[in-house]
Amino acid sequence: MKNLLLLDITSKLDPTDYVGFTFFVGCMAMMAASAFFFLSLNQFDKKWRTSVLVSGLITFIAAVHYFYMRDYWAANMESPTFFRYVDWILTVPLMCVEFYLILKVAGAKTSLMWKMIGLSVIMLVTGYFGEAVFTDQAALWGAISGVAYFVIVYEIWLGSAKKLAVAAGGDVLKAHKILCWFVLVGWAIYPLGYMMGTDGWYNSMIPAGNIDVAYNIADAINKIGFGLVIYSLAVKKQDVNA
Ligand SMILES: *C/C=C(C)/C=C/C=C(C)/C=C/C1=C(C)CCCC1(C)C
Repeated sequence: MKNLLLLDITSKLDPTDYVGFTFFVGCMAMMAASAFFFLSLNQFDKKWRTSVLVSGLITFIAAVHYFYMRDYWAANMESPTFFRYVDWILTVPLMCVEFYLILKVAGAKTSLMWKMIGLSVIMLVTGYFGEAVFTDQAALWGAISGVAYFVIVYEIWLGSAKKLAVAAGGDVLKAHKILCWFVLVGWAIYPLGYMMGTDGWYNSMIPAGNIDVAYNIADAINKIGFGLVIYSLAVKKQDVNA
């Protein structure tokens, strides 16, 4: 009986519920992006198909989580933190895989990929601790998470990933640079959202806002935008080879 009631609630979307609205739009945007990436796969040869496939997997995994998160929000009017982090722990490592895949032309090794995946897992697990488990120490866990984030930023902007991108040159270098900006600016929205939604010394400095709106906007920019950069790199490379 209780479940039936919940289902009934989820079918309604209050026009003033702008958080629910961004969850709803998120579902559609992630679905549309996935269809776009998957349906484009045939035009690429094997070398680039994997990269575009991973772009599609990232938005598809997010789409499924967005359907759950939208319903969870509508039913409970609280943040679907658990689904959020399950989504991220699957999709963020895949974004690290994308860096590796495009840098393979310059001889990137799987050790680079695993290093970045490891860092992203540390970033997300510690963030989850602060947001959902040890909420009294949100600032401390957020700071640890932030360190892992900065190491990722360092790795791609100045570290070995950067060197590989320079060695690859041309379109790969250009795409790598744009992806670096996504990580530096687009990903920075997440810690801002975190500071809006958790208690810490930063509360007086950060404007009030809804954590889910920040995360939803960031996800749309980062998952779809990131995927489109990979897609257009594949298109360019395809033209060169043709
Ligand atoms: C598709 C999802 C993406 C790209 C998610 C990225 C998430 C982050 C970069 C989260 C970072 C965080 C910090 C740097 C500190 C506070 C805790 C987090 C997990 C929100």
